[in-house]
Amino acid sequence: MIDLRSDTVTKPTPEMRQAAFDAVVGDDVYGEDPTLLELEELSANMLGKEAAMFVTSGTQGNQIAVLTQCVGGQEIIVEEESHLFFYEGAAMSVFAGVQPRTLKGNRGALNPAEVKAAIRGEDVHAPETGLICIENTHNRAGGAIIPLENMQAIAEIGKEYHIPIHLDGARIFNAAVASGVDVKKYAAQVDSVQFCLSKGLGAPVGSIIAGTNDFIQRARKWRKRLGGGLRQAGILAAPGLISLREKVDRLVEDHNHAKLLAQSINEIKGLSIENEVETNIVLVNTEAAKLTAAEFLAQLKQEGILAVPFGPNTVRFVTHFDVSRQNIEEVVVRLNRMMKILT
Ligand code: TLP
Repeated sequence: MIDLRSDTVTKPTPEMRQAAFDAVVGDDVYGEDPTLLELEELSANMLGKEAAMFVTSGTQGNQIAVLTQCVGGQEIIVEEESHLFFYEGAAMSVFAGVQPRTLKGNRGALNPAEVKAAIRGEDVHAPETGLICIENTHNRAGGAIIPLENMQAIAEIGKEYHIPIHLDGARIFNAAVASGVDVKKYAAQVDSVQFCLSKGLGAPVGSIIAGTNDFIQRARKWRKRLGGGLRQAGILAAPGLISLREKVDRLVEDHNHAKLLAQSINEIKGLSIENEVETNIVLVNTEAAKLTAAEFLAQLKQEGILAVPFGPNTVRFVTHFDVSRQNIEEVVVRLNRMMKILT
């Protein structure tokens, strides 16, 4: 099986497994796990933030950011296909008691003028805007990079109205590597950042949230309330250190593989590419072949390839470090064979 469902499917490398085995550990709820502290310090330094905290997942990190920065009854401005709105089980409403105010983005990027117009203040009828969220890269927009200028424009609005900004940067290192913009510059536009160690960076578990010392101190309490206070978590942090030290620059390989895959698929009759491939996500449209995403995926599985549905006629392929160039070439051969029979 060639598994292109997500960059979450990568298996930890032998070095990561060894590092987990060798990790010096302590009780992190007492702040005594040296390996975890090292990971948090490195993360904060790489992002240019005062402090960082390990969390179990991207979803937990995003929700802790919401809980820390908002109070119940507020409204959060989010892109209508953002992970926070689309894929987190309405967690912001369930846990933080806030409601989403969705805006349609352009390739995932919020329009600053629309953000400004959507802000609500003191009015007996209205929920106040408590947070603005940006997702970079934007998953459902096909791994689209949110331009730095767009983030800067939203940061200005945040400052003007005293509204914090959270970055769901699950794949912010993909954005940085592909655009050449220092990850610190993206992080400087926002009050809190979440990024995933367990996606393209290949660690088995975990994400990081970062911000000011005060933000992280309050976030630690929310993590504990949610049952996310971990004990000898250095075992999880050790692979994460390898991710940050050794797996960032190689993301360019995943991006090249995604571009190669997209170019090759575009030449196959019945299939077309929906997104401009900037990072590691390829969205394939199956409509011209008169196939639904489910029908296409069932056939694809027969050929030993896994991907996920992203719409009635849209399928998502994600490249990652367990997929080689040779694997991509093999996917193209099998897809050509399959589509010849089906069209
Ligand atoms: N994304 C997963 C699925 O949940 C869709 C994937 O396979 O892409 N923010 C963004 C932008 C994400 O893409 C994801 C995961 C998360 C947050 C949540 O991370 P986890 O899965 O660690 O909770």
